[in-house]
Amino acid sequence: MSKPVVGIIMGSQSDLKIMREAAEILEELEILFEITIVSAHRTPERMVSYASSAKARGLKVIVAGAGGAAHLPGMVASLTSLPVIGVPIKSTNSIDGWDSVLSILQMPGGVPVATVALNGAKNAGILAAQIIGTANEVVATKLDTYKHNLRDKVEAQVKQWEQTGWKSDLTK
Ligand code: RP5
Repeated sequence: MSKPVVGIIMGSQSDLKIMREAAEILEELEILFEITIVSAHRTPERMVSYASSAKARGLKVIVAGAGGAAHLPGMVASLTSLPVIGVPIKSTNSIDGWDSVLSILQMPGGVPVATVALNGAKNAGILAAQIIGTANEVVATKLDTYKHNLRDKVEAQVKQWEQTGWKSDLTK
């Protein structure tokens, strides 16, 4: 892997506080990515050129975050055959976050966007890594280790409750 394989885009600089979590997990998994701002409403020509050149530039998957009238993930999905993972963001112009979720989730037939939870940028990064991992054993092995660590953490907690009781956690 010598070139970015994941493209992380967001509608505004104000989305970065959420979208950084996608970048951070990809860094942890040592997957090369590019990250930038592309606004469906404020820079529509940039969105078209970003999405339509993404595959030729070597990207394998795009993670797109937006809030409010969150058209970026769906519009990008309409312009490329790469898988697009949408991150709905509870932004300053969101009513309660449902607007962002539904704008990204309720795509018409033929143009899917894999939508994660509200503010779920970390899971979007993990899902992007899983897509990369289907054709990259090194990445797949790192993801196995990541998931084993999640399991081990819960199992360690279970053991601790068995030894000290669940109430020992209430004081933390
Ligand atoms: C959306 O509008 C962006 O993705 C962002 O979540 C929201 C607010 O943008 P700013 O007004 O903070 O730039 O297009």
